[in-house]
Amino acid sequence: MLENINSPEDLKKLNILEEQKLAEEIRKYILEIVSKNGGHLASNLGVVELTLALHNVFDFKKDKIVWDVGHQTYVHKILTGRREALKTLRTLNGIAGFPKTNESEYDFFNTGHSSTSISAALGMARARDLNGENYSVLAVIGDGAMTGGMALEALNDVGYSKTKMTIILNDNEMSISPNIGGLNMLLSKLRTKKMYTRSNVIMKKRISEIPVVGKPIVKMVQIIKRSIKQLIIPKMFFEDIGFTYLGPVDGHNLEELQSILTLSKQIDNPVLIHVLTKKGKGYEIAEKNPDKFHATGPFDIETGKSKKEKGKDYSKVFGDKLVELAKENEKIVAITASMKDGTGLTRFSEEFPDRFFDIGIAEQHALGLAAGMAIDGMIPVVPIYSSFYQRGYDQVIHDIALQNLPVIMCVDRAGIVGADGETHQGTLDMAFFRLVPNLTILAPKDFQELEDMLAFAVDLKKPVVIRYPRGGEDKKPFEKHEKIEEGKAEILKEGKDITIFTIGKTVARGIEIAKRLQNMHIDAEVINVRFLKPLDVETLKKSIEKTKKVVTIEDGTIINGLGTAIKELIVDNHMEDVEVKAYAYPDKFIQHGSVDELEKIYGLDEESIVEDIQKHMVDKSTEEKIDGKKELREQQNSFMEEKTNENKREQEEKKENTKKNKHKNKKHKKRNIRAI
Ligand SMILES: Cc1ncc(C[n+]2csc(CCOP(=O)(O)OP(=O)(O)O)c2C)c(N)n1
Repeated sequence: MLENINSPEDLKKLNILEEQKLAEEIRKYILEIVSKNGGHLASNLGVVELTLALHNVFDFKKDKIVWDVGHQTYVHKILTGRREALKTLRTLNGIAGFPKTNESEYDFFNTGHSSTSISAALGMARARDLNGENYSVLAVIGDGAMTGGMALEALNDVGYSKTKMTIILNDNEMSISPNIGGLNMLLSKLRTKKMYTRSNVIMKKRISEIPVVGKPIVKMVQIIKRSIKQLIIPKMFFEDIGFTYLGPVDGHNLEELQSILTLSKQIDNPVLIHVLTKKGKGYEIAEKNPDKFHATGPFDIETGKSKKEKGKDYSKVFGDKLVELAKENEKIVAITASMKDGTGLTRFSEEFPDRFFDIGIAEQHALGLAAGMAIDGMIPVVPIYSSFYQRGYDQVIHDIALQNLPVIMCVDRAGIVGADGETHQGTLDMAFFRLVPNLTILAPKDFQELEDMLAFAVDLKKPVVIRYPRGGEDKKPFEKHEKIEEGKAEILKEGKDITIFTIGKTVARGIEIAKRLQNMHIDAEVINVRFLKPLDVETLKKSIEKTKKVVTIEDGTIINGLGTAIKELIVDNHMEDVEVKAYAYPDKFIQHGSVDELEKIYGLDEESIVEDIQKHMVDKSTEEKIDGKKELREQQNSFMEEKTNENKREQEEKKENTKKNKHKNKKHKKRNIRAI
């Protein structure tokens, strides 16, 4: 069945039984691909029927759809001409794990971050109305994403505006972990309500079709029902803020889904359809562990076991150290915006349930909440992925930094993250945090330094940002760990020809690069900058004055990171004749691919940096120095060679002479004997 589906038109030719069969095939296909490439499995298995129904009822050649987060669009991609291409999912130049407008005419809005869909869809619907056009606009949003402030702001606007659009609330009771919050309490009451059935709709439709009196009757019945239900059924929340609420509907029943979607098309006001789905549907292992299979690396389908053994990573090191610190300091509290496992807080949540707060996908609120707790004597620790910190930027500035509050902001997944691509690469955090007054910004070179920095941050009593990458240490851990002192860099290797300034993950690379340069007779000094802010101006200046050649390496954007900080330092201190080369990601959004591939593409791997330094930084004098040394050695060698040859010659001559002399003496002796 699946082989014949090349566009939504092909789907529309199928009958319901064929569609059900297709749903099964799609699940198998997604399972096979994700088990090889990794990706968001459970959410996609949960929306197979919903996506089929949407493409069956709507025509996305003219209608528009925005997928919230966008991690659940594999089925949509399969149905819209990307079936075969999906085999390249999340690989370099392959199909992205999220909707991309440049990938297909059926992708209308790029997503990756949560809770944006309702705003975008409302924007499209308003533009449609202003342009005098007529088509449907939909947003598909999960119950997890609905906890985000932006989604709630948009709901508030849509309901009031009365704009014709449809929100599909895909309720699987899960964010990544089980969903939380008051809205979830409301939804759980709605879930237990009698399911929507086709007969309700058919009845409603038939009455409304009775000429003249039909529509008023439906309206009157609705008013009466509403006033009675207001007392007992909480669906009124949505209706009261301006939506027609339809549902709940079984999200795995194709017929029910198609009829409720068809009905929604006839309603001219905002509609919210409450769809109940099961995360991981059809793959038992994922159904039982929806959080583990929310996003996964390659795994074995039979057992569900990961193909790569998961080693220790920065998030785990962070979480374990935080537990240790929290045992000693009862003021430490941890806040997560729905990323308990991802950020390493599971142990903390178990050991200190009263000091742990999962507040939903609400980064802004997480940081505002932290500020409030800090005011009243707590030490809040808030680990958020780098790219999601973008959400809470004003809270960092206005709520935390401005009041100089001791909030510890841990920036997980900082730098390049790989396969999740543009929306998830954490390349911007150093740049945007560096602008903010009062922040201390640190990045550890290895696990132990993260532990040390965390302990340092707890004692600092100021707002601190600690950024660390996805995964584990780059190379084997460092032996040397100087004590963390505020604003102090660490000199890891002294040298006189060139200085390598680096921070965080790339420190290990700096050391390797220095070793290679040494083989080329370039003596590099390596400085672990540690504090992007405040910079250790004295140490850095001293090294620059010594070598006059500076290289900066960082896992972030070229704008306003370490490279910029060093350039500013050189200019501000009127340091002349200094050559600088900054290695960082360019000023663009970085596509998906493996971390290794992306580093190579952007010239940030060890090999490329060494080559580039050799090409651009090794100037005439160093070359001459190298050439000079070579020449000297060559001269020495030929001198030695000549010397040995000369010695040999002399010895041979001597030998020859002694031989001759012996012969002469013999003759002489003989003559003498004769004479005697
Ligand atoms: C701003 C932001 N914060 C966090 C995330 C990480 N994240 C991706 S999906 C997800 C859960 C989404 O839950 P839901 O909307 O219910 O969708 P489901 O996966 O359950 O289908 C989270 C927290 C994100 N993408 N964006």
